[in-house]
Amino acid sequence: MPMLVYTYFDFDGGRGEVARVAMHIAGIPFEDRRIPPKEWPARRDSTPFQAMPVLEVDGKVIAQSNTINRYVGKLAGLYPKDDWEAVRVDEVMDAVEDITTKIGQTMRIEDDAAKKAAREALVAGPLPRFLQQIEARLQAGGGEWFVENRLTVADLKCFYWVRWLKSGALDHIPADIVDKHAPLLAKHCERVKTQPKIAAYYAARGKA
Ligand SMILES: N[C@@H](CCC(=O)N[C@@H](CS)C(=O)NCC(=O)O)C(=O)O
Repeated sequence: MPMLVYTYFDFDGGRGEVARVAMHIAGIPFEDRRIPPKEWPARRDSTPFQAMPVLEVDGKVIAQSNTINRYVGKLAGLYPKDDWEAVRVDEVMDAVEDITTKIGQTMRIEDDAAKKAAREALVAGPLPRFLQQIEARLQAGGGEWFVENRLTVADLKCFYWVRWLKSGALDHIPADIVDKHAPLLAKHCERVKTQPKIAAYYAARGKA
């Protein structure tokens, strides 16, 4: 196993949580370097794309969450060996990344009225559409897991996005948007959350 150092915000969610949790639940040894938000500005320019997460593998650095998710997914046994099944995982992760980026753009808007308008525009079209499209991929996979009838990094990627939407943490995005437009994704969120190793990980962190 290579020497792994994973760097992401000190936060139990977000883009970076997929690979972090994959390594934890697979028992892969790694340094979990958690960055407090106040330290980020001083670190930004030292990362390849001025963003986190970042993974060091034997001292070599890679970035981009889905790239890291694939690499870690392979190490953790949470990524298919079959090429066709693998692209189905990639497709879901990239779709979740697309809509995450759209939501993320609204977080940078400082003016409250402009932020409200941008979020309402997402709620009026892109968000329900992505929810339904991603739910259709879950259905195509059998309804419980996206690919290979088992947990993969695609399920983790979707889980953190859906959990974020359902948390109510995003002003002007109704917390019931997932239940309303993609009930299977809401059930999938519960299914992932209650996987014994995932539940045990958050219980150990006092976040159950
Ligand atoms: N496409 C990149 C996006 C990375 C990204 O935007 N990361 C956020 C945290 S989730 C970040 O570093 N934000 C701080 C900033 O942009 O200054 C990826 O998937 O890793």
